Amino acid sequence: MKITNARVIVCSPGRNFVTLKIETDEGLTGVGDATLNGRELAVASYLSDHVLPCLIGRDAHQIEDIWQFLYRGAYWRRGPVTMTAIAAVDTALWDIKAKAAGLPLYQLLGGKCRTGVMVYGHANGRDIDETVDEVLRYRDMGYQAIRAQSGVPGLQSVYGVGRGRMFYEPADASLPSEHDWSTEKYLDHTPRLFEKVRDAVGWDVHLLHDVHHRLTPIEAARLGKSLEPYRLFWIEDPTPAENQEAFRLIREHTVTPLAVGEIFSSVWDCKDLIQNQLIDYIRATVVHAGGISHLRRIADLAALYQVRTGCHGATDLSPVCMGAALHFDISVSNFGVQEYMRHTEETDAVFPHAYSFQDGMMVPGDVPGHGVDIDEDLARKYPYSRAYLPVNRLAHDGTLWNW
Ligand code: GCO
Ligand code: MG
Repeated sequence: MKITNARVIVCSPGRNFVTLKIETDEGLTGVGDATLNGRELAVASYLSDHVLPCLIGRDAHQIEDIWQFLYRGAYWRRGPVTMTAIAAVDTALWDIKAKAAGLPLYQLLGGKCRTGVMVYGHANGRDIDETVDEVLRYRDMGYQAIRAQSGVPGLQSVYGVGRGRMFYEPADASLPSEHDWSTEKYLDHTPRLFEKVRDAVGWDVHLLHDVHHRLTPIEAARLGKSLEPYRLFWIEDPTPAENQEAFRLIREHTVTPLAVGEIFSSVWDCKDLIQNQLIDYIRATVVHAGGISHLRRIADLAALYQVRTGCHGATDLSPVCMGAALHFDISVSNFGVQEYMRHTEETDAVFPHAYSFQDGMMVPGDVPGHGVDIDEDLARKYPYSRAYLPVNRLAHDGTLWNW
């Protein structure tokens, strides 16, 4: 089955998405997500200018060979732009292969390992009371795992606290907006938040929290220790992960589980953290970590060390990524949890999908392929609009910090 055509579709139904569509001489088509939040056009160009010309005429069934061609063949390996582009091709080809087999993708990945995929939703509030109310609302919607984030007194804007209730979207300005940050205020506030949340929601729900790369290792250790009484499922990205040794220090001080990896793009970013058992959950997902093919390698390495998966699933990952991730989640043995931030109605309409949510669990659906498509006519009505993620500055002196 030959690849006859491939195109990149950039659209913005509420937020920007980059989607790759591959066509074959047998009439089968496949789609892959290529969205890299805030740097969308870099991936669109990488694909259109450098990848697509090499795809035409290749056998669409040779997924692994094409993956290796794009990875090794570029000479310049890894990095988020390259790996997102490769992921889009890989996802579209798995979609085509599963359609050719007449099977939902999870069947080609070994079949179901579980009845459904536990997802966590985002409960956000401007203060503790509002966050507690949101956690209870999510529990009432059936969620078994809930991430809680709250505004911090004295800070203008804090990661995770958005404008809408279901649709938090940080990339909200045509130039980066500036947020302020105080580690001291945050470290005082967060244990209070979880004390109140646990009091209100009890112990039958998993609680998660995203630190979003903001602490130094010793500060992260202190946070992990102070949250131990509230038995969190994980704290995420407690400190930046460029220097992976940093996690050893956190580990020495706390038994709060650690999740890392939403910005990782290959197994090489994960290797030391996993092999040294410095984390409990690996957050890499389909679109930013080389597609289904590469994510399976990461998961297999993680399985050797009892590290489980917790795929990134924010709104900047399109429904195409979500669909593919659900096929991965339901078929991988060391699954932990899947993040699920709901897309807006406009986004859902542009990307018709077979996956669904019920009682805190999601299923990928049973249509052949990964079950997500793009309505190109509708997509054309939502042209690209430049949007950046914010930057962070320390509240007391304006030093640029990690957002
Ligand atoms: C998460 C993430 C996101 C990121 C976003 C950046 O845990 O869901 O941290 O909210 O900030 O994906 O593009
Ligand atoms: Mg995160």
